Amino acid sequence: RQAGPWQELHLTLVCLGTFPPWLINLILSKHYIAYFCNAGRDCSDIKDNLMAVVPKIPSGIYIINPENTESSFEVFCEMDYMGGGWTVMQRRTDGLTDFKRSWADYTDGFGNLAGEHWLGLKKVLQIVSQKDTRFQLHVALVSKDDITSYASYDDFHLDSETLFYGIHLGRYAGSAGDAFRGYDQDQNQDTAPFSASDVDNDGCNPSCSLGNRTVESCSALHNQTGWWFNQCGLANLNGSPEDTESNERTNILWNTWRHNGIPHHIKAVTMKIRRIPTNN
Ligand SMILES: [Ca+2]
Repeated sequence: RQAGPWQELHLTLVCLGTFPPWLINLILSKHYIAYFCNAGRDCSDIKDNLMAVVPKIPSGIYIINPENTESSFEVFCEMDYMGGGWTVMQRRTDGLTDFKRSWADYTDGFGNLAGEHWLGLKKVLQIVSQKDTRFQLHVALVSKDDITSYASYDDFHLDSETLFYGIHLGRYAGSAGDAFRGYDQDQNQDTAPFSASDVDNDGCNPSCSLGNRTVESCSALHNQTGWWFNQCGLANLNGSPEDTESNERTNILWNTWRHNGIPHHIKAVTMKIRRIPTNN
């Protein structure tokens, strides 16, 4: 097929949220990069709103406006994966984005929404704090050997900023194990506040003994990344996907996911959240 002026317009950003359904369908049929503005409060809400008018809702960057907030901001919505409606809160794939970051960066967010990024604790808190909503957290993992696995929590919310965005997790389901809780209480990260390289809220206070190491800062042990560290725990998805020695503390960690007792070397991870349908 001949390339014409239509193809050259391929990269035009189109604010579809304000268009009538017939025009949205026409534009999507021409394979434009869709760019929905204020089409919903989060990716689950967008999916519900567009389902009636768009035959196939594309994954991509959308602008959302969570309830009870003045702010609108961009997020990446996964509309193909497991029924769609997922708001991506973290993605690690190629190591091109530096995750050695300060508290301010972890609260505000960083990276590139179409690639590696951390959406930011402020924005995630706004999404999961909406009235009459409950959110599920899904962690999708890919190993160096291209094996996939997942961990899912049927409830996910965060404490306020004054409580350092402490994490609260519901029931676990999945194939990767519950690394957030680990195998015993010392390894549990559920209810832990967030820590970053410059803000230490971890459970090593004043210090922990891990193996033969005395650890004062879990963030420092984990390559200056931010996470809900306790003592320090078995999960840190903000580690590096680079190909270093297996099970180093600088890697992406989900240490309940094992083969013959040895944790998989993880090369990619996505953390995404989705509304759980409620009765009201
Ligand atoms: Ca500490």
